[in-house]
Amino acid sequence: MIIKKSDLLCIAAKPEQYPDEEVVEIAFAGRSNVGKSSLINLILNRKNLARVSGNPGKTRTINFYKVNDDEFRIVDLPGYGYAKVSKSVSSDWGKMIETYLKVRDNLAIVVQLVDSRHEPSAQDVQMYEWLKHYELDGLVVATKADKISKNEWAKNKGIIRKKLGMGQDDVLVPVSSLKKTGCGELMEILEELISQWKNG
Ligand SMILES: Nc1nc2c(ncn2[C@@H]2O[C@H](COP(=O)(O)OP(=O)(O)O)[C@@H](O)[C@H]2O)c(=O)[nH]1
Ligand SMILES: [Mg+2]
Repeated sequence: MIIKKSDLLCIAAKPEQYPDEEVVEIAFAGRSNVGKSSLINLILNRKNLARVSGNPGKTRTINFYKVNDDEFRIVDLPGYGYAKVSKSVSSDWGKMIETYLKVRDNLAIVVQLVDSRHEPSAQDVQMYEWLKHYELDGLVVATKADKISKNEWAKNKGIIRKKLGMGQDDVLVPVSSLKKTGCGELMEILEELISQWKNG
């Protein structure tokens, strides 16, 4: 798939603000600072479309990006689990994410991001449980793969799969936005999902 063009389409907090449901959407979820904006920028081949932040916990909205005019959309869900955020704000975020998952008919899949170096957090597990519940699970990206050795990854991939409760057919792809590795495999999977969606 060649990304020729991408633009921010819409920023929303509530369903009334979402764009129409004519175009298939691929959403990205993960804790703040996991590397979501960096990965979205890499996929969209833009240096700074989704803001990369050294200051986590700032995105409090759902950001919709249109790709190649209306071929598909990338949706950046609010990051969760930032320690400095109060409980009520973080439950608002949970509601914001779950509402989107629940109502969105044109959502093909949610790519869940976890850090390749660490055991998934309780919120990562909760997120994956929501995804399973709404049948949007099955694709997990382990970020910052440049920060661990091959041996560590061989060990961590089992830990991540087990902690999230991933099924045998669920896919776990290690990606480094810094080194630009793993992104090709991810794009192939997304491309297949998008064409499946469009064909039926
Ligand atoms: N080494 C390394 N650092 C990364 C990678 N992806 C993101 N980062 C860094 O992690 C921090 C958070 O990234 P960002 O994309 O803003 O995360 P977000 O909060 O999930 O959107 C930034 O300092 C990035 O430069 C990666 O693949 N490798
Ligand atoms: Mg971000």
